[in-house]
Amino acid sequence: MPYEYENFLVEVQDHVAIATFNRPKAMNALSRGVMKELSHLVDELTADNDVWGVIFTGAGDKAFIAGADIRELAALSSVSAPVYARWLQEIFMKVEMMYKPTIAAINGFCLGGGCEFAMACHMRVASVNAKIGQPEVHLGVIPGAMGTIRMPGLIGKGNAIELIATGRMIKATEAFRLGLVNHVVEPEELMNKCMEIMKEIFKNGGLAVRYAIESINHGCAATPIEGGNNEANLFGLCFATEDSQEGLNAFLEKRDPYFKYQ
Ligand code: CO8
Repeated sequence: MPYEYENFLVEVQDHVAIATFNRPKAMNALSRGVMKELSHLVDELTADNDVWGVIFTGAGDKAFIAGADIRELAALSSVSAPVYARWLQEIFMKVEMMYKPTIAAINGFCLGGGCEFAMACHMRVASVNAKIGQPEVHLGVIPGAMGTIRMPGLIGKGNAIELIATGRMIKATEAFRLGLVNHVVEPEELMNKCMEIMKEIFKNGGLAVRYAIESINHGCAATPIEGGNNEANLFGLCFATEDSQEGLNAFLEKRDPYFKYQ
């Protein structure tokens, strides 16, 4: 499927879509135009059966995404700002709720809305030269695309308060120590590492991966009882798939499984 966007470059390799935010002159800042296209792109990637997983990265060698577009933020009012924030939140929620695995390949500045976007992705791999932070308080505002919600979930409340209240930019190694990114690699290894993770995931039953992501996403926002119920239902659903029969039998027959669905 050809993907044609003004603010994104998209290529599909080995069933992985590499979606590159492409506004390098503005450090790939998230303008309204970028966000509109991101929403549409997520729909297209979800519908494309040839795409089993998505890696998001930023064009150029400086930035993943340097935040929401500050020129546009400067034009907001106390009436339009919450409307804009909710719109961004809904689009990032759509990213988080994708059942295909997603990785943010963080290749430089990952700030403000860029960090919030990375946290909406399922996994984060950073290049050693990445700089990550939520500098909104330096501008007299706060994160508005669920950074104050997702960050405590990833690194704990105390660490999140320190990062968000100071607005401090941290290096990739510190982000790794905090649990904000899954891996740190040399810049030239960034895409290889992301592809390696995707390929490891693709060896598994695709429906099981989908239900696992769904259960984790649901469970993070639910009470333990609700999360547990949903997990049990999805666990039950696995037994309606040919893949579960194949996976269980393959183990008992001491052979590799052949999974049909991705
Ligand atoms: N928005 C718009 N333009 C940007 C942004 C941005 N976030 N970041 C960089 N740019 C532009 C610069 O204006 C500059 O453009 P020009 O060449 O036309 O002047 C170009 O990118 C290059 O930037 P610099 O010259 O500043 O490059 P440096 O290498 O000196 O510095 C930095 C790079 C450190 C990344 C610096 O550009 C910077 O500090 N950028 C702003 C980072 C920031 O504060 N981000 C947070 C923004 S607020 C936010 O994201 C809130 C999210 C809330 C979402 C909810 C919505 C309501």
